[in-house]
Amino acid sequence: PIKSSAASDVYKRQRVNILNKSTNNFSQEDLKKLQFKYEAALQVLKTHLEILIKDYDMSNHTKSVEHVNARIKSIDSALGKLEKRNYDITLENLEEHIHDMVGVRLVCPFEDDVYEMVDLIKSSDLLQVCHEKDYIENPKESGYSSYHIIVKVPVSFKDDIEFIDAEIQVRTLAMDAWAALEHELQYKSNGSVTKRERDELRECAQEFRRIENKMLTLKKGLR
Ligand code: 0O2
Repeated sequence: PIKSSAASDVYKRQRVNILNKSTNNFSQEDLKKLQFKYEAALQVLKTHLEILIKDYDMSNHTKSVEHVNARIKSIDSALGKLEKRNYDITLENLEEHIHDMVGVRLVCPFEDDVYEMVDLIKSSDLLQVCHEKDYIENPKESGYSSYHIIVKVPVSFKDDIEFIDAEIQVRTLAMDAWAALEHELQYKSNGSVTKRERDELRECAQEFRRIENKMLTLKKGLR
């Protein structure tokens, strides 16, 4: 997801550059304006979350988030997603149908921290929660676990306030480690993982979860 590597670079080189194919559909000027809006939303969202978390941690004498990652999805990857979903490759469709151009990920030590952070986000006066997916309660077929929240971020520009979609992913260190390794393996295999390998990856996710739950029980015992 949010990082680059030799393996992912090889994969990227093999992809058709959809951005080059689509330059007739929109001007570079419009693309720049849109990218500016996403950058502004990312700044607002990241700063807001960092303040919320610090305030929460100071009140509760805890450290509920190990680290925060933030990224803007590449236009290339977003247009690829549009194409896969059979939408015309336009910036209007990108704004309307891609809700995770702006993404912030909170990586927490334990599962109980994840749900504390989810409640904290939902209690924010600034953010408007549009949609949530609990892949911890209901992991994806791949084994992927995480809590996803789509929010609208208010950004005050020179002439008006715009509400820009963003995705917040909240997950534990173990869920994050599994997702990063699985993503790397998918890239290495150019997405052609066999059924047996998929089953093994799902088993790895369950194993990560078992160890994490064991440590959570230990943590609760130490209180
Ligand atoms: P990147 O680079 O992380 O942005 P929606 O967005 O709700 O319209 P979508 O896109 O199917 O529909 O959303 P979903 O499945 O809820 O979440 C997509 C994101 O979750 C992915 O973003 C990944 O970050 C992560 N994710 C989902 N499934 C997996 C998985 O099996 N393995 C790993 N490693 N990550 C997963 P992108 O857009 O794929 O990429």
